[in-house]
Amino acid sequence: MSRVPKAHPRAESLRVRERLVDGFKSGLVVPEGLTAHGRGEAFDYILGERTSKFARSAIEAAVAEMLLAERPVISVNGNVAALVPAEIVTLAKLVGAKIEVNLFHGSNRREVAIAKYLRKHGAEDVFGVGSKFATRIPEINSNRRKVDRRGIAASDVVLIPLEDGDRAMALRKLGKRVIAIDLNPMSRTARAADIAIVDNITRALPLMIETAKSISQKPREKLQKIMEKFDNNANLKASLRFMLERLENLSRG
Ligand code: PTJ
Repeated sequence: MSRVPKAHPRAESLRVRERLVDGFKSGLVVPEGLTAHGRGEAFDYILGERTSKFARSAIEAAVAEMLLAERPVISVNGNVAALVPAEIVTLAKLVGAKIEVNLFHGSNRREVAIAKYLRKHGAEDVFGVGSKFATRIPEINSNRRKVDRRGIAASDVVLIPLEDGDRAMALRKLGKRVIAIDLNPMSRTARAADIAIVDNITRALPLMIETAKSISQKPREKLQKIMEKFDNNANLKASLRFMLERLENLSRG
């Protein structure tokens, strides 16, 4: 039960914070995850806490990409698990993706807790826990180099929400297609990704689910076209311009 008063003008944003703080208290989220969320919130404020049309087109391209993939994987960190556990499981089922826990601040205890939490929300297999199936991606300079042989290591498309930087580039070098969800259009992750969704994950995931339901029956050629017409660089520039125009309008009163 939420402790946030329903009538509070910032109720939704406070409820999201509450989920993250609960995730922190129950050992899913690291303290750094709370500050990372604050950075995201600042960008979301500039966006007007709404999904832009540019994010919508990135969402459509991302879902097409995942539906077309042979071995898609959704990578889950502490923040993602705390914020959208049920949505991750639903999206994975709709697009036929595997779910893998992959942490920047590595911890076996947190891997186990996150996998358990995802299972509580309906997940069947959750990869990335423990070392039995672990392998390493040497190009990655952080704990994220530890990946699961059955998951990210064997994937062709990886969804990496709320990332921290160098992994998108390393995964691309390995020939994988990379989809990011990041409120910061200037982040290295957003720029290195094939498709970056500049939106709050709490809005992007429900929209990805809706989109997967509506386009999954389309012929492969149609999905291919959606994917091919997407230009990440142009989309990021358009997202930045959208933010700039919003600030300009606000500053004029
Ligand atoms: O659980 P771990 O150990 O894997 O750690 C997770 C964090 C998030 C701490 C780790 O990945 C990290 O340090 O990330 P960064 O470098 O702070 O990057 C996170 C990015 O996600 C930033 O660009 C934020 O703007 C963005 N972000 C934060 N909250 C949201 C978000 N983007 C979309 N939706 C959000 N709710």
